Amino acid sequence: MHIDRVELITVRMPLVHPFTTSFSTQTERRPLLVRITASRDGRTVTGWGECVALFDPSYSPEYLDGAREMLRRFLVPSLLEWQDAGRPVTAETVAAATAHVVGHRMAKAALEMAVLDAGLRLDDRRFADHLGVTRAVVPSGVSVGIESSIPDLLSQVGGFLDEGYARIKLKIQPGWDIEPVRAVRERFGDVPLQVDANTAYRLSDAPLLRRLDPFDLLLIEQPLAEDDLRQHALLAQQIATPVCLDESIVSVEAAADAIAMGAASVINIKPGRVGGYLAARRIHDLAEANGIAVWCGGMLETGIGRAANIALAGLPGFTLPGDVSGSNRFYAQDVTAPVVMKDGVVAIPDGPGFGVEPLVDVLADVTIDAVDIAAHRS
Ligand code: OSB
Ligand code: MG
Repeated sequence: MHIDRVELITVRMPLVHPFTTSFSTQTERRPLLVRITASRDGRTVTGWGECVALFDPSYSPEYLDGAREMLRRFLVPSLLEWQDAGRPVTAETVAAATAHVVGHRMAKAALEMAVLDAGLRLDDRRFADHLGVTRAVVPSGVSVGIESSIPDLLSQVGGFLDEGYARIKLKIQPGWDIEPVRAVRERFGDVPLQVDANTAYRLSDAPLLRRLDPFDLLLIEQPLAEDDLRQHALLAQQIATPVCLDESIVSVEAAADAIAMGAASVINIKPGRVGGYLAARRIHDLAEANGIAVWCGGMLETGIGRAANIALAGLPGFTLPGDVSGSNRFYAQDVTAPVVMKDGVVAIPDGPGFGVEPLVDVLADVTIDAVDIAAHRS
């Protein structure tokens, strides 16, 4: 394909309810969308990507303004230079065209994602078909933030269970762990339940975390720091709850190391965090070959990222429900037609590429910044 134009569109979307984790409270999300205009054989399409970097560098070293600057100043120019040198531009070549930039996987993933969507649209091919996914729907879990009281938490969880969510994930931190889990188990019984600490504990907290063992949780997600693979392996020997890694899995290599060390018996795959959907697929394949369960994580995506994640979650190794909830979990108004959760599942969109695009009026309303980069003509 020939890339004609790349736009970096920053949008601002209020959350329907504050979302508190061990690292921050968010009341709004500012996703960065990448829009690529691409052509081949006289046909022009638009491809969309979404950068998962949060506003602050609190979940990962990447953050919104840094990712936008990285794309504007280094990644998009590198891809356009690659194109000007006569090299082929496809989702598969974006990593090579930007390999001289160290790190910045979330920014790279967003660019690769937009090229992937454009390429599939030029081929008139659905992303799910491209992956070889045959399911039409995937189970939908929901991530529930830290609340200011147990009654508030129970009302949130009760609402999501009434809506039909297939699995509940509770955010935990020191001082908000055993009691909320106990309260949810006492009120709602044997529902599929897991917890996410977002790195809030230390290995010396193992005796405390062992007190979660009786609650029969599906997993505990990222209890220790991002760099602590070895300590996660030690923790896994001291608690019965399966250890799942999120923040630590920054690449296919990190996933391979974690599996080899026994640091994770489950992996949360977030395409943005690992550098894109191609790397996400490789981690899925690696985990499946090693008998490690995976599930698809979320980053409060708009309908664009949500659509792509839902298709990915259709791969056979995704044996646990993902954080692929309906748009209304976070947003009263999504930028695309809303993703709808019904009867505990979300549907993989139809249509070429990721099968979704922003609603023009909504996008205009929520856009707070736009950077336009034109390519040389071919
Ligand atoms: O740790 O999984 C996480 C959101 C932002 C950053 C990190 C995480 C999360 C979530 C929300 O848990 C998942 C979602 O989008 O539903
Ligand atoms: Mg997590």
